[in-house]
Amino acid sequence: MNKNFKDLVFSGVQPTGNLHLGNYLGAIKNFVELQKKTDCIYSIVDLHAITVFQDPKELKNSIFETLSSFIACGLDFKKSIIFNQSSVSGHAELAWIFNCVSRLGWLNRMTQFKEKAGSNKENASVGLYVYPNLMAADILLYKATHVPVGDDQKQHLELCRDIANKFNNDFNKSNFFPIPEPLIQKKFSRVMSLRDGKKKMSKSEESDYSRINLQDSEDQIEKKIKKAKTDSSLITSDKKDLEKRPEALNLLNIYSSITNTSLEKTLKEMEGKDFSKFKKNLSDVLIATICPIGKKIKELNKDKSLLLNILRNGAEKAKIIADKNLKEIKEIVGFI
Ligand code: AQP
Repeated sequence: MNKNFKDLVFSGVQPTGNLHLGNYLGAIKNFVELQKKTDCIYSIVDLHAITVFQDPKELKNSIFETLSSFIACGLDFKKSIIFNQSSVSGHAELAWIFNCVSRLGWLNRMTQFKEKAGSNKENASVGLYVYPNLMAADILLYKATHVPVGDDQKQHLELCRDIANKFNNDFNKSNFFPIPEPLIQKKFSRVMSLRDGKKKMSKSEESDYSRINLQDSEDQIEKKIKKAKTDSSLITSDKKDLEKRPEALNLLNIYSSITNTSLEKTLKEMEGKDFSKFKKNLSDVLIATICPIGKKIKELNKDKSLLLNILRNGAEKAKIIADKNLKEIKEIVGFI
């Protein structure tokens, strides 16, 4: 479908606090693989972050920390373009144009807004409501063709495709924007909370025991896994039975994902064990993978001038592509 366009990957992560295992397994691990074979643009999406109030000092720290996390996880700022979203004004400009292309009915269907706004919708920011339009602008500003995201972002990406199609049709430019494809991990696309297997692991969940943060110590990881909700049944290789035990399934999926094995293989290896034994294995593999990343994040985060340089260089490169595309978009829309 995108044969008229050169493959280009775009994705973003919000600087809204410590990144966690869900961000790592659902998104960043995939970013690292993709940069080996495709041109990639990775943005720290600070404009998205302020759709919910952020303390300015903490926001700044989170931008640096997210960048440190990207690099500690293996993103290479010499290969990929890495920058913070607010430093390229084209994102906000295109988002406005898309506010006028996107339909209220489309936005009303977005489940993330419903979840985040909760019962008090009247008090949610307008930004939170139009967040998916800004996300479409992030992607299409670069005419990106592929978007690696966690399963939770699938609906927003569908809206981005609708916006691209409508813009192309409205302005009779059938191939102007590519219709971007989501790249969602097939095996395990949604890491769930350690306290509730039906809720996704998230930065904004109140209890820190619901998630493994990339900067957690060995001790914290061990404690969190020990306390993670499970049940008293033994591990079984019957997948149907596991579907009725979401917390158990989540831990087994985390183990498979972190050790790069299939769930089937993990189930064979762990069948008949009780969860206390399995949890020890799980803590060990998590500590071996996550703690070195955490140490690197802390180390990198000390060198603010290096981090600032990376952001500035990334923004310069992003701006070259963004300015060229935005000029064409403005002409199509009829601006002088
Ligand atoms: N639990 C998850 N499982 C799989 N993927 C996930 N992602 C987030 N949580 C999970 C993916 O990580 C990328 C960056 O997400 P984000 O931080 O920009 O926003 P988010 O999805 O809203 O993440 P959080 O942790 O839930 O943040 P808060 O609590 O601030 O809303 C995305 O690709 C996302 O799919």
